[in-house]
Amino acid sequence: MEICIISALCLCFLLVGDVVEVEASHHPYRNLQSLSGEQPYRTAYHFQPPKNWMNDPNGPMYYKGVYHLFYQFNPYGAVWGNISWAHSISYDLVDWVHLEPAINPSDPFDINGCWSGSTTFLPGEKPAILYTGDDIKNRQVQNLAVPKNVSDPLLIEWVKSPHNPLLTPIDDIDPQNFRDPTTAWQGPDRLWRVIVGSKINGSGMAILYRSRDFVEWIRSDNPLHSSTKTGMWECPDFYPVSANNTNGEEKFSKHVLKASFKNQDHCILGNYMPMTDKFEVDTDFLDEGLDLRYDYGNFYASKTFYDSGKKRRILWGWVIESDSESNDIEKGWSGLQSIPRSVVLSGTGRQLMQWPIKEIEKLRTNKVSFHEKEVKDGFIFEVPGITASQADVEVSFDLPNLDEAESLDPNWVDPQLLCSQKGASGRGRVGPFGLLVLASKDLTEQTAVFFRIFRRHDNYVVLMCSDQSRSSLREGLGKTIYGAFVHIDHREKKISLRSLIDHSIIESFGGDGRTCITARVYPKLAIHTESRLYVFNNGTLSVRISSLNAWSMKRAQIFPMQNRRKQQINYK
Ligand code: DQQ
Repeated sequence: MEICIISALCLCFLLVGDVVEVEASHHPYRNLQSLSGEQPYRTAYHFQPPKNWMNDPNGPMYYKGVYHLFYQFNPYGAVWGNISWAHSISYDLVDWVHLEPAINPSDPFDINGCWSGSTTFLPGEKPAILYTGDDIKNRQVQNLAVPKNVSDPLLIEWVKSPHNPLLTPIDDIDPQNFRDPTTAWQGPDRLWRVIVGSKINGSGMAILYRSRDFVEWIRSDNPLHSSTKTGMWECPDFYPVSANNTNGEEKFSKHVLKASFKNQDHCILGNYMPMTDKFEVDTDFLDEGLDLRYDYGNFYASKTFYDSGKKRRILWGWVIESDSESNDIEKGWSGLQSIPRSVVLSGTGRQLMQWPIKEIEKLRTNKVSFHEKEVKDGFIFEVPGITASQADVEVSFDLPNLDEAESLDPNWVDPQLLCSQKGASGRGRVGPFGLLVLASKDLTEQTAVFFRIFRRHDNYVVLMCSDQSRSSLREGLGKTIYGAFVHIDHREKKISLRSLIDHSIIESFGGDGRTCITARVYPKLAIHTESRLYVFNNGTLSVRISSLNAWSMKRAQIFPMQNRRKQQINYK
């Protein structure tokens, strides 16, 4: 069914909602209990605790055949506070069992919160957690915890080190800006290295420490890296990456340094020299036009781990709510984790490529496909036959008219601004074209995930946008429009888009995962079976769908341990 409904599109594009920015910061609230229940915004296949507040992913790892995810969690309510390390396990990164929290704030060195950190495998494959404690004096200190029983693959009980705190904010370190130790690594001299996020004299930085025994740490004279432009670095991450998904052992590899600041996860690539601990960066944080981010939408405080079972690097990120705090309290929960993504270096060595882990495909059902379908100027058509509120869609567009793309004004340097100015309803030549996700039948609610392509000299610039401004008829929501450029090989004359849609989250991967944008949306009409998925083209030139595959997604099995037992599910 192909119907021309430009007028409907134009009408609904006038409905611009209030823009409320949600800060990825936290204020302590005590004793707030949760109310949980069936709700339109609860996700079906994204990782969530049964109730309450969740933020950063912590210390993910693969141990004796089991994946572990720890995360920042408030056991008492749907707002940030009382932060513990909650703990869940999985055999496939899709279905999860929630265990009891692994680390709780109970000692002078972490009594005000067990904040973010990472796991490291010590000799003999023994896991160890380094985490930040908010101590009795409200200083940020770094602590160690180890499993009580390493032969237990579930690692249920953790014991805090008698040597805690291991690292304290002395000398020029600000006690309020000293947190989130990374996974440690060993240099050629067998000394362990770890970095801790900080801000000293206005510069964000990764302070570097070395240790022989993992207990006594000596600060290096120089940070691993620093920047005057960023502010405090939260949740740094530092790891090797290569094009073929190994742990960066072969020649063509780089190191990634990620730092979380200004509500975004920013990355730089460079060459790390283990003998000297020098990190020579290709480009720096916030360099104009080269600001590399994992995700240009809602995605923060992320953490990677190397999956030695499947030989791949996996990324998790916290996706905060864009709803008001009072609504979070009413629904009884707040925060999602992204679908775990594999991370590789692109063939050019200049960017990262991310893709949802293969395992998530086990949830696909009711496949719907189109092939070789032309989408002319102003056309929109529905993808029928799937549960559009809980779906996975992959579409590949051929761009036969690329040569006729409009020129890019040299002043248009900010892709996010460009997405807001041009919009999905603005008429271009090659684009805007893409998907209308979580859309109501009358299109008054819709999230447009789309591309628009411009010519610049002899090359092309692909703009990717996720427009939340019409995502809900509800007011008081964060409806920021996100945008980024996608660096593709224009000679191929095609571009792909994949969106994982799960009630209140849309994770989109443009150009085979070169550019990712995650959004939180809270439709009022387009919920459950009332939700629809459309393909549209508002450019004056046709684009061609070479293939479109869409699936309904089944619910992942994510339960507390006791529910598993009650349901007598044989988990393995
Ligand atoms: N969240 C943690 C901190 C970290 C921040 C506290 C990032 O350790 O810096 O919950 O979201």
